[in-house]
Amino acid sequence: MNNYFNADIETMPVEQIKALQSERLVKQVKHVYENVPFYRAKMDEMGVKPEDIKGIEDLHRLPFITKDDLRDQYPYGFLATDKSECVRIQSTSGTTGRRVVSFYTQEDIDIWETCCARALAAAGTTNEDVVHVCYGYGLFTGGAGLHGGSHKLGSLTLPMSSGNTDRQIQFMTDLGSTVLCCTPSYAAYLAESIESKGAKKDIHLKTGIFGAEAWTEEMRRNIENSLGIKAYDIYGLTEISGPGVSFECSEQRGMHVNEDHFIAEIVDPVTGEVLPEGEKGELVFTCITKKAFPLLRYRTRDVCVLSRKKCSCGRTFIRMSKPLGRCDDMMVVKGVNVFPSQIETVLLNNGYQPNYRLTVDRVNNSDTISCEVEWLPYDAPDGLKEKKQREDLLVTKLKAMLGIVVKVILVEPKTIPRSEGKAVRIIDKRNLFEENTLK
Ligand code: DLL
Repeated sequence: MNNYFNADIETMPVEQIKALQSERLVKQVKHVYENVPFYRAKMDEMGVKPEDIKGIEDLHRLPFITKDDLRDQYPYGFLATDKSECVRIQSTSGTTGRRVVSFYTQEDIDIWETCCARALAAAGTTNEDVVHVCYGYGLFTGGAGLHGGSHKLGSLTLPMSSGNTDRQIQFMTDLGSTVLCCTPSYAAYLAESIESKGAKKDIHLKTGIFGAEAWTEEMRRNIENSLGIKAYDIYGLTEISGPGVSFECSEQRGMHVNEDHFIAEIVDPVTGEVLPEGEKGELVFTCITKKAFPLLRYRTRDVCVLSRKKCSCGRTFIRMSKPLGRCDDMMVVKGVNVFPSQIETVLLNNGYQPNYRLTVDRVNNSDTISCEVEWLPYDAPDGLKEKKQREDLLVTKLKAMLGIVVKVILVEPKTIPRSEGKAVRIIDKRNLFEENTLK
């Protein structure tokens, strides 16, 4: 049996959820105002006092926090407790700038792990399962979060971390792993390796909990078919705690936000105006229970939609769509908004594997975009055998999806680098940052 589906909380009537959030928000705003000078100065500047915030209806009056604010205040600026109360730090990879460091008290860790346990439980995990965690361990939150959640559930937890695919398959086989936790791109790579080793018959996986990067429904079906599992999405970010901010239930129609700990909003990414439920915009989170690193109105840059429509699983927590892209990941090519997920959808719908790389460049003031994708070693579902014909077909399909010409280059199988963590799929050579600098 799993005890991490707490019906009293997860199926609470919406009015009660809102009342709980209001009560917690009021306390949290006071805590942050008193302990984070940067945020206090921002509130003072806007003329907002903690006592002005009487409930979630006043949330919009609070200032936003952005990743730049966190970087400017690195490392201790947003710490809201004494350092001696903290037991852990985790961090983002810092590939696009200064690292963001997030702090946790023991209570914060407990809450985070509970959120991950709920995610595992919603995917049917129990203490009978062998949970194979190959998200990276260390500063990245993936390994620690799912590991902690699996412990809370009482499942046998394999702290594999990422890499060494042969050893992953060996342990999976020997110990009979039933639940796989990793990035979707690594799951696809594992599936490919299991297939080529002829080890599929020795694998006992039934469930996958995949997140930390964008993946499409087509990729989900692809992984489900190749590994013979049901694949669930899990979302989160270091700044807000890590994985488990939201998770999929058996309905797989969006991810339930753990609303007793986080308030989700959607805002217009340009104006910051709060948008009504159902509209697409930037996802913003407010932490209402965290003590050490309690961000209020943090702008995630993820583009999502929220829905309060009833879910047949019984949970009443609001659902968020898969992130449809990132405000900053979206490429503007020839004036057209292009999300890598759109390209991935076309490739997978045409029988290709999610092994591709996009290169954007600017030649003579005109944008170009090319997509390298691995050549299928078998007859494609389109029935075409000639490389050139296949490339032309993909160009047509991509043009129909995006409205622009994407040059398609079929490359030899297994030549696009595989990823053990988050996949790197975009090479943008245009140096737009420099171009946009005010002169
Ligand atoms: O990726 C936390 C995590 C670990 C989530 C394991 C799920 C599983 P960061 O490294 O801080 O944290 O990256 C956060 O990754 O803002 C999204 O853009 C993206 N992301 C996370 N989960 C998903 C998902 C972890 N399920 C950033 N689908 C977020 C799409 C996701 N994008």
